[in-house]
Amino acid sequence: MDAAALEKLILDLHAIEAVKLGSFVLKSGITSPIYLDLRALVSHPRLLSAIAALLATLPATRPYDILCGVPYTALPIASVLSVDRGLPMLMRRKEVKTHGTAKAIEGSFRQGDTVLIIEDLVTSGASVLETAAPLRAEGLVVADAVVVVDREQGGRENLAANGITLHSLMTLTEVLAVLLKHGKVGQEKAAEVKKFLDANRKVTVPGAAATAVKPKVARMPFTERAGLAKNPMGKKLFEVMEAKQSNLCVSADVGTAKELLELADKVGHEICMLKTHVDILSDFTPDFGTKLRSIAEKHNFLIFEDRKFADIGNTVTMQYEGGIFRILEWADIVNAHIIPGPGIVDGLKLKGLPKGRGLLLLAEMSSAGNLAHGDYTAAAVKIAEQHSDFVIGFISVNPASWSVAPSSPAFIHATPGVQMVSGGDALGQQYTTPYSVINDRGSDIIIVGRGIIKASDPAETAREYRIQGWQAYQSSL
Ligand code: 5BU
Repeated sequence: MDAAALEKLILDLHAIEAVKLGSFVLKSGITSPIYLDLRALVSHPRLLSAIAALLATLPATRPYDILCGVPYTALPIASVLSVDRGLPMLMRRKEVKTHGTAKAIEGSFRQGDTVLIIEDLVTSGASVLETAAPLRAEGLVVADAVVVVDREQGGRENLAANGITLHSLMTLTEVLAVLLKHGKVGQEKAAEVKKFLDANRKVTVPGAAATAVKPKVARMPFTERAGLAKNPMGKKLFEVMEAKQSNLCVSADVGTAKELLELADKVGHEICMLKTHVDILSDFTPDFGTKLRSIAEKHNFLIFEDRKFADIGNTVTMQYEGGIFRILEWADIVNAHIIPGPGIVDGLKLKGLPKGRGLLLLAEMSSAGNLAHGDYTAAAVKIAEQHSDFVIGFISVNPASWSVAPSSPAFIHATPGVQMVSGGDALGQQYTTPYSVINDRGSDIIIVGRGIIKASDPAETAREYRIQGWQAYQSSL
């Protein structure tokens, strides 16, 4: 857009009172001497249409198939653009219901489609990220966002850090310069706005996001929770998650040790934890543990053997330590059913605690019709609290819904049954998206098996799951 057209556009926006001067508290919590309110555009169809057309001229970094406006102000802009260009649109629900099949995104699409995000203003970029997260959770690609005004307060940088390039029609500095030139704002007020802009070049995302996303459980940052964990392995897990910005656990359900070790090395960089089922490996040899541990050390992840112990205390001590697999020697974390009662934890603790290991209790399961709910889940929480020196947390599916007193933030929640698109397999597995697992259901770690190991490029796919899981965590803080 040339300077004259930009000037006219800014004056038009001023004429419809879309630009106001005064004292305003923004969504991000900061007080601003200037306020832009593009909601007024709905009463001015010609200007609305002109702005939509101009947004379409901004060059995106990759071709897009679908538009998605950030609710609510940008919805009419996106709609006009959609109709004008004959490009389909998606709508993100701002209020997602927690039950069953509630959809976060309305409209049809194919996995891998690229979506252009449309927004009226960008301050910190939080609103764009809130819209990008559920789109990405559905397997859509988000690479660009177009915006009418960039307030130049860190949004561009925050979005770039999340893989989104911002394209704006104008910046707040340009708006101010035109208003000053045409006497729409006095020198003094202009200086105040400029001072404000200089003082607020960086508005961080989490504070902004917190006003729009209401987590169902009080979410404390992993770093703080590391300080509450009584078991050293639980503490370490929180620390690894924070250090690697990863709440992804890959479930390495492959048939041979050879494949498992290769996979561990490929996805190791992206994960906080690797989950194994050692009893499905056809070529297991006693050096398996040593080999896996050296890969875990190289990439800084923990090893979780999903053994699901379920016997009396005395038997599980032998199953944990002995046999062919010698799980105690190489697994940082194991898990157990609570069906036998607390004796199972006593047994595992006897062997595991002196070696600095940790235990996850199965409080819920992901498969259809499973019996772990209600009083059973409550009993798991109680046992965990009685053994918080050894128990590091739970396998859970919907901890935000637990009717028992919310478990201590020292405990971690890991959730299996995760894929980019919700659904299930033929044998009762039920899938939820990373966004939903972390944001709606209040879990901490996503456990992903076939979604990654069956992908054509497991390393790249693991990276995508990691980014989505971590973004969902950050937006729920
Ligand atoms: P999937 O390929 O992402 O469906 O693999 C899920 C993994 O998590 C698999 O190893 C299961 O044994 C494991 N799992 C689960 O799916 N559901 C549960 O409730 C528990 C474990 Br506990």
